Amino acid sequence: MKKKVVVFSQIDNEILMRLEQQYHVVQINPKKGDINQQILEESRDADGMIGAGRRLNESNLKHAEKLKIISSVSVGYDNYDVSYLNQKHIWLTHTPHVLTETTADLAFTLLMSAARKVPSLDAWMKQGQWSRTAGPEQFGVDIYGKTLGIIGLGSIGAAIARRGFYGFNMNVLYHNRHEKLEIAEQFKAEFCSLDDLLSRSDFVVIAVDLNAASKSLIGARELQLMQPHAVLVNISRGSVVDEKALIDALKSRSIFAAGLDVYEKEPLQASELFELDNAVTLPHVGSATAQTRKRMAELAYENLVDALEGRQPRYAVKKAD
Ligand code: 8YV
Repeated sequence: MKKKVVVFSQIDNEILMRLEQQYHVVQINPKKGDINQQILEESRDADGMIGAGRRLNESNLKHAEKLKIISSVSVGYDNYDVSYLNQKHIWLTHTPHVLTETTADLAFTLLMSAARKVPSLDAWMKQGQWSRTAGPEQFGVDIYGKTLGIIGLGSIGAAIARRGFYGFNMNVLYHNRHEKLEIAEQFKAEFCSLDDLLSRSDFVVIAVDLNAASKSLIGARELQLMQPHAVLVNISRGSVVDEKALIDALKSRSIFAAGLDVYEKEPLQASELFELDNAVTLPHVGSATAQTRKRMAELAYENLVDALEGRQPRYAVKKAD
């Protein structure tokens, strides 16, 4: 009898076809009703699950007596109750490395778009507003040679540092739970306290994992430390930043702008952020290129098959951060 695999989000079609050839595949379908109820029911006799963007924990996995693996098509795993999965001896795997450069590209896309007011000037021009040479209202801020502060010097943070140091001759600061001397020396990056980084940086990029230490890391106090010409970029998780405090900082122009790819609540269909000309907002697309998402899906497929065939999957998450 074929093993059962539950696909709990949209995944690459070719990978889906491969899974359907090998296993009995059931897809969670938002159109069929409550997603958590579907996960609760379909996970009862599931051997494996694959997908991303859904919270999976005891509340919707409590009947999953046969489950051997959850293969996440993501590098972040804050959606999963890692302790519970460990306790139930269920593998949790993720897809690191393959999305690093693509996500770092997106971080710089947001940094440059926010610095040079790209979305608002594009809209302004398309409304026929361009009647004379650009003036102070249209001015952005310089990037080349400025100070780039990276919160979280993991693989994505390091890729962002590389872009700033080599591509824009930027002076790199970083804040991390521990110093990362070998990585930092590649970019002459200076390890500093969070407050020091926030007060000295022209650009602050948040690239941390979401965990107990990073939740609400950036609130009103931290935003007040930033310079009025400074830009905040968040490509980590929305809950790292107090969104209301950020909106207040943008409204009062105590910071120049923000470039955001993640939000406290996702998907986000209405927000005061959408009314602000100094907020550049993207819909959690850090890894969202065809090539990268395919590589992620291929990695997630390999992790799933390894676990279902009794092998140690390559990218198992051992414990919550
Ligand atoms: C995922 C991400 O696509 O990999 C991650 O952690 O944030 C994105 O690449 C997203 O988590 C899917 O919901």
